[in-house]
Amino acid sequence: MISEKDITTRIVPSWCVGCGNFGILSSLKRAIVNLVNQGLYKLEQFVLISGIGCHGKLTNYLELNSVHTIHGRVLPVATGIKLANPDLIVIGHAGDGDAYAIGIAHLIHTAKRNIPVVYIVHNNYRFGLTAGQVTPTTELGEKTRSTPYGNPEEPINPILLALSSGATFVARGFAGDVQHLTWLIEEAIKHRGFALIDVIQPCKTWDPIHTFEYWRERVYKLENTGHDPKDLLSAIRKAIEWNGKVPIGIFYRVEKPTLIDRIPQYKIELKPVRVVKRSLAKLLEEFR
Ligand SMILES: Cc1ncc(C[n+]2csc(CCOP(=O)(O)OP(=O)(O)O)c2C)c(N)n1
Ligand code: SF4
Repeated sequence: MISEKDITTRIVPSWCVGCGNFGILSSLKRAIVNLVNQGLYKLEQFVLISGIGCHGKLTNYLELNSVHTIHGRVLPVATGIKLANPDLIVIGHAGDGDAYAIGIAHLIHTAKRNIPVVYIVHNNYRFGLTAGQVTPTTELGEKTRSTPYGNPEEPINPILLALSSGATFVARGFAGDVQHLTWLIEEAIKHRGFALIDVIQPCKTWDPIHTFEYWRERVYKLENTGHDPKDLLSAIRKAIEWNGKVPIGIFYRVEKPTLIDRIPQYKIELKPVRVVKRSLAKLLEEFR
């Protein structure tokens, strides 16, 4: 049996006090520990990818194989790793700027190809690290550091976009409900196909309006409503619900062949190798 301590590095998180990223980190740790302890996966199978932004620091805090990649390119890196070794469990983390601005095209194509990776978007409706500018999910009219007179653009709807791009697992989580988000991450990891979890992640520093309390008053759980996640039309109806009532949970989940299933060469057996940070220097020696 392993515990969260076994996958925690000694680096102290430098996120602002009260940041929603803490809830995502805790949920991810719990999900991985639960799945490993159930005997479903081995620790060395997990690979985390993060982009550039506050969320990107997450990979520093976990003692797991990881890549901290460039802004907007989490999914191409995740895809490459998964296609190189399909035995790996690849989990990408991106901010809403990362995922829905510079990296938006990758979301559509990764969903369309049904690449079996998990994509966790830390959606705080702002560019966090660069000091609170507007992103594609910022509400119309909102004042941000880059829209002092109010955002003149309508926001995109990532859930609807993922559904229309062919994603086979589409969910929304809330960083303020760690138990629920842990469950969502576990289900996404077990899913055979592309899984998006858009996570409401309050940014205390650059968005004082959308606090944990604000969201807690609005979120409700899809699984308590009789919603059938196999029903695409019902998922679309739920995806456009926003004002006042914000659904969290699994909007859509279906089994479909992945890109790997559709390419016969992928029947080759590949063994995962665990590369821990301490042995990286030794490993690199082998390539001299
Ligand atoms: C190619 C490129 N463009 C722009 C930047 C500058 N940059 C760094 S982080 C960031 C946005 C971060 O916002 P988000 O992706 O939402 O992540 P958060 O910080 O909120 O977690 C930007 C634009 C960059 N590093 N690389
Ligand atoms: S700026 Fe916002 S997203 Fe970044 S660490 Fe602080 S609270 Fe979190």
